Amino acid sequence: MKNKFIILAFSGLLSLVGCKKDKELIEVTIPEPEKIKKTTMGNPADVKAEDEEGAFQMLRLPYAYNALEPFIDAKTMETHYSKHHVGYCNKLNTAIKGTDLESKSIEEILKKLDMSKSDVRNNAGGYYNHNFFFEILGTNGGDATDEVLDAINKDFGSYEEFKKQFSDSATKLFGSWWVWLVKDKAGKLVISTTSNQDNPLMPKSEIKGTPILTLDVWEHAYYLKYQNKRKDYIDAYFNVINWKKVNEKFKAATITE
Ligand code: MN3
Repeated sequence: MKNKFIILAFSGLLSLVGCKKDKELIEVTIPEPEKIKKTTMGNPADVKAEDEEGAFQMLRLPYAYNALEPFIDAKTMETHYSKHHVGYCNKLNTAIKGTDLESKSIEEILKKLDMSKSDVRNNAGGYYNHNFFFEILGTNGGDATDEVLDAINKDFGSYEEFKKQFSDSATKLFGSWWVWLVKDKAGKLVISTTSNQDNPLMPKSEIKGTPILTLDVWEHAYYLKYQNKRKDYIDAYFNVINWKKVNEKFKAATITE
């Protein structure tokens, strides 16, 4: 905003004084186009739930919108977080307003979900899934490490084999889905896919368990940068997984009913 004001003031002055003081006017510093562009990118910290008293609020994005470039571009991150994600948060608050769900955690809501109530199902799912997705991304990407790597080696044979299976699952999907790495009832790591905003916590999930990793394969998660090249987005994703966070989730995951 400030930069724009400087330019407008300059133009106005120029039209008032004509050409007499051109030399003085040239002294005014006009921001470089690159700097103007940067100021137009929003700040994730400014994204708030519409209802500030609502049961669910936006979790702070743990990095800047451009932090995951070149793998996930800033515009996609901004749109995803400040338009799509906040939309799920707002609609979830509306859907549960005045019900006993307002006092429950998001996990409790999902585990005991009435699957016929699509407004709660879609928006509680969207809220949880996106919080999860943004949390396990980060700039310190690389291959899996620590305890979760040991478990991946044990259950998939190798990290490369896990990566191949996860990537294949994401590539062959048709429509809007999520791919998950889940610690199942037996404590084994398995890959699962869920459509729309469903997730492995919900009743009737194909594989129930505790998610430790996820990938959003809705088109809004990649289309601005990758268009129809979903496989390129999936490959890029493996460069921005915060395995330290995934390992924390793996260690904290309890075996669920
Ligand atoms: Mn999404």
